[in-house]
Amino acid sequence: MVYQSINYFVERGVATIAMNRPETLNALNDDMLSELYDAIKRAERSREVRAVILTGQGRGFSSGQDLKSFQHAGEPRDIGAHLDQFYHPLIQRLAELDKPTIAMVNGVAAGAGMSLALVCDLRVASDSARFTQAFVRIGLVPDSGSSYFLPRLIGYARALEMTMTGMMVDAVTALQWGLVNRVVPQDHLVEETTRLAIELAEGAPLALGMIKREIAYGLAHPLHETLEREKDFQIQAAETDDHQQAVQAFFLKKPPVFEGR
Ligand code: LHQ
Repeated sequence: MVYQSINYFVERGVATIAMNRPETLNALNDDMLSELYDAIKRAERSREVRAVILTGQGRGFSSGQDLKSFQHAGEPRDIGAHLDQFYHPLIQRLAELDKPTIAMVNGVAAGAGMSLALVCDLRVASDSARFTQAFVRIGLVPDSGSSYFLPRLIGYARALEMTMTGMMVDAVTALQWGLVNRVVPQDHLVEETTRLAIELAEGAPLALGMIKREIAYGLAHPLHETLEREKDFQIQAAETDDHQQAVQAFFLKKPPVFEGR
């Protein structure tokens, strides 16, 4: 697939996927949503890619659903079908991607654009990033996973405040609330995020994939089941060459090299 609405490139094991409709603050239209899905699939299938950065070109991360393109010949489109066709597969695929994902939030993240940032494993925001659950401001409700991820990240009370008011949350508040992992000056955003992504790309890929699933499992299951799941994953992790070699490297006082075996 040739991309028109996103950029995709891979460097040092990191795939960067950049939404590229800056004139709309990267509003999500059908083409961009299809391309994002394809790019995630591509990153998933590539052996070279071991971490993914999702970001936006220009001064916005994403302003959410493109409200202009959603109006079709004056008739409102079927929102349920639209969510089923575009958003749900994309959110699900990102959530289940067996590789670490980082949202590099370069500016405003609104509505479903904020949902895209939330589904990533980590969020690094620039000091000019802003977050709004814009849905309510146009009489809609959170979608694309916002009602799932937001209370898990920032708690029930703050999630309700954000979703019921549509308030704009700045980067400093987002950091205090645990909405983002790090805030860095705009000028250092790419450098800092790339450094983190490379660190993850050089990490133990099989363990990282399992960690992602293990933490999600732990949020949704009781302790006794989580202990069992941890055990299953630990047995698998302990059997990998990566683990064996990292232990040897430890005793040799050398850095481990993880090959995903
Ligand atoms: C836009 C958009 C936009 C088109 C800015 N679309 N052009 C799922 C399924 C189906 C249907 C409905 O929704 C959903 C989920 C959702 O995502 S609902 C939420 C949709 N998003 C919004 O309601 C946010 C709308 N945008 C805003 O509130 C503001 O633009 C924010 C707060 C994001 C940024 O404000 P400013 O920094 O002041 O920028 P701006 O408003 O001047 O926008 C810049 C341009 O981008 C402007 O175009 P123009 O031609 O006037 O320069 C906007 O019209 C355009 N734009 N968001 N979602």
